[in-house]
Amino acid sequence: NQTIYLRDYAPVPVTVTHVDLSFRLDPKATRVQARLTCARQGPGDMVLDGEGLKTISVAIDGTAITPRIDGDRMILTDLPDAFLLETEVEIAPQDNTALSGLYMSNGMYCTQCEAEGFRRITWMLDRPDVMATYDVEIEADLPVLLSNGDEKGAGRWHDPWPKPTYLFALVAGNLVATSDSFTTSEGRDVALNVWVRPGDEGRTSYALDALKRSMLWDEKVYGRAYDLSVFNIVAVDDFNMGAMENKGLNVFNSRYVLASPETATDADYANIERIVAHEYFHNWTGNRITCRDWFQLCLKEGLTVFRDQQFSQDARGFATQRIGDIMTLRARQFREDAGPLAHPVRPESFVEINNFYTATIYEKGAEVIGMLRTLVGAEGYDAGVALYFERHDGQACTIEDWLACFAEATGRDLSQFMLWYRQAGTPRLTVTEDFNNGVYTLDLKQTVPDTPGQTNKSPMTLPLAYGLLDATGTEIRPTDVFEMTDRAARLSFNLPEKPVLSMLRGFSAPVVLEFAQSDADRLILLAHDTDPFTRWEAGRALAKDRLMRAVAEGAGFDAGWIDAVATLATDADADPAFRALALALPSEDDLAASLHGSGVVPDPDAIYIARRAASHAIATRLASDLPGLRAACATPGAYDPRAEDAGKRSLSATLLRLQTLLDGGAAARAAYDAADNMTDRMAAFTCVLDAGDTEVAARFEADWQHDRLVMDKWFMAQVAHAAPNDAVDVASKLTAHRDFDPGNPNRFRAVIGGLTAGNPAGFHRADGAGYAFLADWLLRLDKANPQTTARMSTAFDSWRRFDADRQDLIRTQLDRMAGTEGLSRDLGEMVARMLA
Ligand code: BAL
Ligand code: ZN
Repeated sequence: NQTIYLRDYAPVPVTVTHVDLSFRLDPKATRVQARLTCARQGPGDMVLDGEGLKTISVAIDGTAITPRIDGDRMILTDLPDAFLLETEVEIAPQDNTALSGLYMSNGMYCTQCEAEGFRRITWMLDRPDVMATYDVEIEADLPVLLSNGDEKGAGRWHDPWPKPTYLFALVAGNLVATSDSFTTSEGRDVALNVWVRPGDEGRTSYALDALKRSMLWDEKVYGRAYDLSVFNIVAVDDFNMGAMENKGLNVFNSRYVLASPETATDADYANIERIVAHEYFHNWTGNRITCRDWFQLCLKEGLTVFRDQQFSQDARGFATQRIGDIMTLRARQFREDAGPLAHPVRPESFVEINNFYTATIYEKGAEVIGMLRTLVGAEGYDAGVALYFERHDGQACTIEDWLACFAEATGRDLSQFMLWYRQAGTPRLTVTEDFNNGVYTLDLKQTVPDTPGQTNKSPMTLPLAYGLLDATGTEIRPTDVFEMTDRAARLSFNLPEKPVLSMLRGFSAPVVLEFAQSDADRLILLAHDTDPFTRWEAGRALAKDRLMRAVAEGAGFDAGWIDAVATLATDADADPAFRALALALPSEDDLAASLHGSGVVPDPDAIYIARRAASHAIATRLASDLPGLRAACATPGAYDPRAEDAGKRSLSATLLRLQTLLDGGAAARAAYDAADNMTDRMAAFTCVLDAGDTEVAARFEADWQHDRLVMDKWFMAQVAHAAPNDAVDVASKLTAHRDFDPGNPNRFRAVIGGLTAGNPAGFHRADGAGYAFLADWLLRLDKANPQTTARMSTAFDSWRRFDADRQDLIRTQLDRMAGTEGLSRDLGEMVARMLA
């Protein structure tokens, strides 16, 4: 397996400017004819990519040739300056279990070409810096035939916007559309369609509404209008990713399209809104301006995540959205950054690019854009983005191109900022405070930890937003941003008394903050801070201290902390969504990481027990309040997915979980029976499972076995909410269920991910049964679907945190996988990196 390096990038000697494709669809023998208009742009041969293709014919300018085919490459030599390359190949979509290229899902043909799936359809220069216009003709005995661009007749499509292969899409099947229209700010009438399988059309309205709101938002906030006469979204059941931004023809995992109050939770609605927006926003940040090579993936993904986060903040409220995004960043990206899979936001090498659709590229990539905006200011950001669109429309670009626009538009030197793209690892910011003789001093130190292949790192630019409060909680210094550029810095303030520091407001830089702040100060912040993130963070820090002490020293939970939690839980003036977030204890994985970071070997069982004990102490303190607090969360009228109601349901679910610890699940059983929407039903279902009552699972199944998306929830919940000692057995039993189809990534993730991510104490069972279970399934799925397998293998990435016995058990499984013959490039690379 060959490593590919950024430093080796070179443009192609011969490019393709137009692609003409004819498809004759057949499950076992689809014929693809390609006519590529080629043009020389430098000296050298033309090397085309093709994988698993049966080549029928090849011709140059009408003359048949016998090309040199070397594995997955076709090498053409002695070429003229301009020519037409014609090929015909045969492929078998029905046998394509990797779900990359052209494949079938429930009788429907669909494609997934990012990153390198196009080469599984036909011979082509399958790389993002080759941008071509497309004409596509589809022949099949199916009512709906879709491709990119504008429709030119039945099954004929023309895409006038030059695009790379990864944005190509084709869909054919028996589908029905929910349709609407949108007139752009430029006066273009756009037909909007959400295509689904017959029977699902009653669950499309939210996605369609989210699409229209996204189109309007991008016009208003970024000045970007849509550029074709139609925008199609198609829901597909078997899909490796969440969704895909193919030009004019977005293909979505059906779980991120279909929603009804009866079948989707508030979290599903929020995800649909966010992902519809994300894919739509790619039309400019990704499609009109794309990446020069796959090392620049964050150019489109980090920026587009940042844009979808802005959109969701506008749609759902800044505070809870930002806190939720930070929780995701820490849970996924900080974990990645702290382990063997750490890599820079712009990696410098890879074996399999599909392994780099990571939290670092996406979520950290978005934080980097957020920091850039903080550093250059809102106006500077708008000016830089405008210059980027103006200068690079239609091009395949690099991070250097992107940053140059901001340097030029604002006059700022961004060379140190570039380190955020180059250096992996989460910086640690240590803060110490001192108050003496009316002078308050802050000493700041930053270090960037070593990561695979990178040591002795340089200090980064850290935009540190902070404010100061007095002892009564009144803000005495509003938010200011200190730009830290050195390893150490000192800030001093003349003040009559020691203030309370509100540090890293809005999580202005993605760092691990080490600051031994007093409980008294944290309590003031939790009660009074003006910044929602630092307010929430103060509560989280109080909880984390206690939980870590409970795990490491067996310490109990002090009444002062429990009282503070109870005060917030019962504060009727506070936003319910914020109260729900503030009541949530740090996750088991978060605690394991923090314990490891502080030199304590984390014991997954002790962490599970400590969290449960803390919840029990909070529940006991709130016992008499719980029914009334829950009643106050009621949302009268029909279910509405809006954030305000979702916040109330979220708080209600949190309170029900506490109540379950006291009443053995009685209230949860009643709530399950009373639920009239899936959010409340799932909250109650999981609480009943937590109480050890598995009979409810049979009822749930009887009610919902006809609905695949709801059944994914059923599969996952049973594993995630099993007692830790039972979780592996529950997961194992579910893999024998008649509806467990490992070939469906959603179902595979529900059961296997339900264990690895949803039930950490169960996964880390001391006898290693969880590790063996995961490795067995990875080896099994790897033969069919390497992408999803490799992604699921990241459950092992934190293995060096644990005790020697667990490390031995995990290493045995990693070694076993590494030694398996025929391992995919995807899983092979992941295992090798985790073992390195
Ligand atoms: N480009 C892959 C899916 C997404 O990030 O939108
Ligand atoms: Zn994306």
